[in-house]
Amino acid sequence: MQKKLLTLHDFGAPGATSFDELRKGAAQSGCSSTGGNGKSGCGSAAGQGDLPPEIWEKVKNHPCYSEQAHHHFARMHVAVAPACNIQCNYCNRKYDCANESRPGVVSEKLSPEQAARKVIAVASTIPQMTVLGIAGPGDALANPAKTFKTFELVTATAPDIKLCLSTNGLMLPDYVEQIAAMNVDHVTITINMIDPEIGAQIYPWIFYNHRRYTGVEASKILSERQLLGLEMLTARGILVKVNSVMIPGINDRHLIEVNKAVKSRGAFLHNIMPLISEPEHGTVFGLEGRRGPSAQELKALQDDCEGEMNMMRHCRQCRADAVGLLGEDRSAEFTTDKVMEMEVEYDLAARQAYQAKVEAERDAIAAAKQRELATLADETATIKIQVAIATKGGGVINEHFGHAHEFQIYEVSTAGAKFIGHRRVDLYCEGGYASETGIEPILKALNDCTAVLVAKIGLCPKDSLAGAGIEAVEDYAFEYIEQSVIAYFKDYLERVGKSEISHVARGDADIRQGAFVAS
Ligand code: CLF
Ligand code: SF4
Repeated sequence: MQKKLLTLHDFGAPGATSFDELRKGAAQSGCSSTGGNGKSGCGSAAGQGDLPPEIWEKVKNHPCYSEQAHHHFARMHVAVAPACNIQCNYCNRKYDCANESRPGVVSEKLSPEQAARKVIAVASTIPQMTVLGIAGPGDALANPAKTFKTFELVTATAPDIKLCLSTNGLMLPDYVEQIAAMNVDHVTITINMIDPEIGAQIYPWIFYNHRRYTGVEASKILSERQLLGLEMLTARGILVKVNSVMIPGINDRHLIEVNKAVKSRGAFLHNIMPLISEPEHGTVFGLEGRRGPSAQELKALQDDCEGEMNMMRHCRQCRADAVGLLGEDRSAEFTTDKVMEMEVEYDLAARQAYQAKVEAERDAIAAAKQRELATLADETATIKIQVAIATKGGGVINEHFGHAHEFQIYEVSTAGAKFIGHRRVDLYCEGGYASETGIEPILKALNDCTAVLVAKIGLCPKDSLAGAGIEAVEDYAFEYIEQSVIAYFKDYLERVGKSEISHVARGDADIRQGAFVAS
């Protein structure tokens, strides 16, 4: 039986919204990850690449484990895990866990029953939602009863939803068996150091076995537990992503050693995230004025770590109650009050039909990219440029410049187009008028880019971009992203070849600080 009617009354809720109405809402809106260099299936041009079929099955619809999937599939987090057992100097416990969440954001905490109700409501509304993650607001495994109860309730109703959890790793070895028994296929461990002397600058204390440890001793225990947990998970075939926070002046160069250590223990993916340290978040690093990395510093470290291991570059440092595609935030549509009002059908067949459609679309995108790349086969130029993209998802250039909350950044050369990151920005256009912050912050965020490809842009921002040496291009509106980036690059090379334009090396760019809030 494919279709299972589930009402929220199954979880004790009233409601009246039909499945069809809810799906209309979905239609209105709008971690792998080598970005298409063909090294591995996780983010490779054709998708599966050289990944074994059983691994491909686990990653193909996971927006964090596959860069390609993140254009099409959504994840949701439920904030069922408030407690934490360590202290990180980039965290203020008034806010969500900064290891897997955007610093400075407070999520609405839920019981496991409320969380399960919410998951079914979201899955029925957003057929592209394929993954449930527990990522705070504290540590998932400092709250094991709530975390596993939530997974149990969700699996009983929606067995097709992939389960994912994020942890600082302190308690991980104790729960590996339970994680495996619950078919949790994806685990993220935040590992910022393997040298306890460096750890002592990041972690003032941990609470372990009923006592508080400080200094180097605390970080030694934490590091041993993290690496043991990683080995235990990979020995059981569970995919492990390692998150690391890049803290300039403390662990930035050390993360290359961390990368080697986790790679040798079988981690599938490494996600190096920038430190976000605004003073108003009240964290130790924020208050002492420690800065985060620039876009090029982050990219250089990711490039240095990219060998045989996949680097994740599309992380959005989401909130602990995030809902939607990685670049969007639909959490405000699913507050507890609203979810309690919904009555939904859990329609597995509709979800599978959507996923089959995405599969076909992904094949078309990959084929179009290969065709475009083939036209560069005789090109010998060594130029590399970066191009910004305005998109609201689906792998298509489909967003207006003024409506973009973020720009996706691709690096393109004769080797192809590769996703290298994203830049969050304040909306340029608010209700038909330019925003108060104006275009300056956007120019800084895109300063390393040669062009921005958009669905539409007005004359005013186009001129401002041109003044900053960034070409705004509407020619590829509603076309596939990677194919368009390569086509633009080909045209760029031709114009450089005819001396119509000069190739100019671009500068560094800002990574925007500030909380990622619902839009
Ligand atoms: Fe969530 Fe994390 Fe699972 Fe993804 S998020 S628990 S692996 S489902 Fe993804 Fe968000 Fe980055 Fe996390 S973009 S913060 S890496
Ligand atoms: Fe904060 Fe997360 Fe670190 Fe705990 S593990 S102190 S919640 S950042």
